[in-house]
Amino acid sequence: MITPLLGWCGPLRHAPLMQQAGLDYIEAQLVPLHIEDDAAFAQAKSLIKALPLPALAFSYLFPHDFRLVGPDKNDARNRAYFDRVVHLLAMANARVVVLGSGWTRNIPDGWTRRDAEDDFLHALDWCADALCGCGTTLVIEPLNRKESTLVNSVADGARLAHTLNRPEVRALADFYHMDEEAEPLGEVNAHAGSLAHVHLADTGRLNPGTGSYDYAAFFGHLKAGGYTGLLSSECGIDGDPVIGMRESAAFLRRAWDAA
Ligand code: LER
Ligand code: MN
Repeated sequence: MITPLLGWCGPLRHAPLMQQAGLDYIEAQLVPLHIEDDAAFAQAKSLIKALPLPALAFSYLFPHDFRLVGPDKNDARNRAYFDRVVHLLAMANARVVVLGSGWTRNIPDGWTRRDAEDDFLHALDWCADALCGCGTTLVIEPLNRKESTLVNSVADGARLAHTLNRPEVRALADFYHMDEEAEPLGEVNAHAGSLAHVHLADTGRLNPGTGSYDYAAFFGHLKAGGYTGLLSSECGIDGDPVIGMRESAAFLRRAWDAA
């Protein structure tokens, strides 16, 4: 079986280090690009054109003052921002864009979970409209409960993707958030049909291979579910970043082959 492509999450300026480390792609952060500003948006387009390796994934999607759920949501601003994101995704031929951004979807005081999910589904629906034909899939990221109050498990993300029932929207599994929530690793197999992206880390949210996360089990469940998507490490590195990324990539390739 072929090893999935391996990438690393970070700002565009880290792309040369990722290329030196032999990674396949960068998962590029959107918030630091400040693309609501016209000049910054133009600059982002130039940076993406000049990348030394593909930006197959994008994350850190909405700025911190954006809300998709609750009385403070501003659909016009949200949609105008996301249209600019889609422009970058299309330019980069990105396969996935991650909707984590926990601050956008916290359940507001006095709201039921049901109301909040309805707002979130509405946002996912216009995201799907904007992505239609662009070739990029939006993946709903479950976050641990310290980071958000809505969508805290792979099952939650898969259920919402299933309810929305749009081909442009699927689910993500982040090994770190699953570990924080003590989710059984078999959930990635149980929801394999909805899963379109994976984030990786290791103990202390450091780079894969440096801790005690059970990669044999995690990759075993992904392989049993027929996972063929990307594998993006999202973590800190103690020491030289190029050496850390290179060693993690070697660890991940071995762990995938052995699982
Ligand atoms: C944040 O903890 C995280 O996992 C990111 O992928 C959110 O976009
Ligand atoms: Mn993540």
